[in-house]
Amino acid sequence: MRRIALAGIAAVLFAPPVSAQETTLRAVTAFAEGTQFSRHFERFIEKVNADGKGLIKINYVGGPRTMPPFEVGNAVRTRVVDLANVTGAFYTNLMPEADAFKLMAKPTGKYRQDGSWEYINQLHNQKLNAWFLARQFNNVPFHIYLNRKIDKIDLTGLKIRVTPIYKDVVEAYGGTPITTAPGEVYTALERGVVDGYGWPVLGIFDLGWDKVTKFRLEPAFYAADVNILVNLDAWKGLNDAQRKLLTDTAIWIENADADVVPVIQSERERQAKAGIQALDFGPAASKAFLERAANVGWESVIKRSPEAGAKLRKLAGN
Ligand code: 173
Repeated sequence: MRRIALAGIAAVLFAPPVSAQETTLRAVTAFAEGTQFSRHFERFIEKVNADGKGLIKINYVGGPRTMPPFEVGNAVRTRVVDLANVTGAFYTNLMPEADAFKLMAKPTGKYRQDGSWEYINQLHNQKLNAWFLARQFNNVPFHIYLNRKIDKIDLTGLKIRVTPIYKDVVEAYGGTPITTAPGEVYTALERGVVDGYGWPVLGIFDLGWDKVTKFRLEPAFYAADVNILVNLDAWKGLNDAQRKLLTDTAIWIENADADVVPVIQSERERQAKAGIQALDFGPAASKAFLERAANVGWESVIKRSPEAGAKLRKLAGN
């Protein structure tokens, strides 16, 4: 009897912790559910939940209907949520340096090898109490879309819907920036409250904006950053196996847009078919625009955060 009892105790004491409780993380997205910039995050969640059975579970509570997009960064900071899909442009109030990510386009995966990821993660640890898990959509550029025809790149007299992504460049070209969340763009266009808006080359069909858009200004500029952030206390509370699963799945989803060039081409064709006309003023005008967009973008970041801004510009290599 005694021997059996001791064996039983030993089994309990030395058994591997296979029955450790599954951890549940609450997640939100700053973009409408099921649309372009939430889709990769949703694939990420599905894969974590499939591969992580018994280990980790992500409870996806939704998008902008659950939480205003510009509040998502703060919700991660304060652990109202554990995990979020959000662009840096939506949390520049807490972290002005996040405005630089649009200027840091790199081949997929490169930023994990050249020191950029470490520094960006450090900034998130310090300023957002967050772990920088992934950057998706490394290579998807932006455009200014317009409803008024212009005959050169000049936005004088035009009201343009912006986020911090486009604000400096719109001002540099004489436009009046009006900041709104994506959910307000359709109505603003329909009512003529704005004459145009900034948005990536992908995604305008998701919310029906093709019906209220006439022109797309060339060239494409900057690169969208859509990031997966984890509250830092939640991250520290996970065990190694849980952290490894999240990191591996993050890298898997980062690679999802590695070959985005044909996707962009077909979206441009789809826009043309929907009657959206490209306004292209030739290579010299495009080159000047790109240089100016980069310069005003960096100047604005460096003005708000001199040291970190300069360091990010160096890491960006442009
Ligand atoms: O709302 C926006 O226009 C914006 O800033 C953004 C950033 C990344 C992807 C999509 C939109």
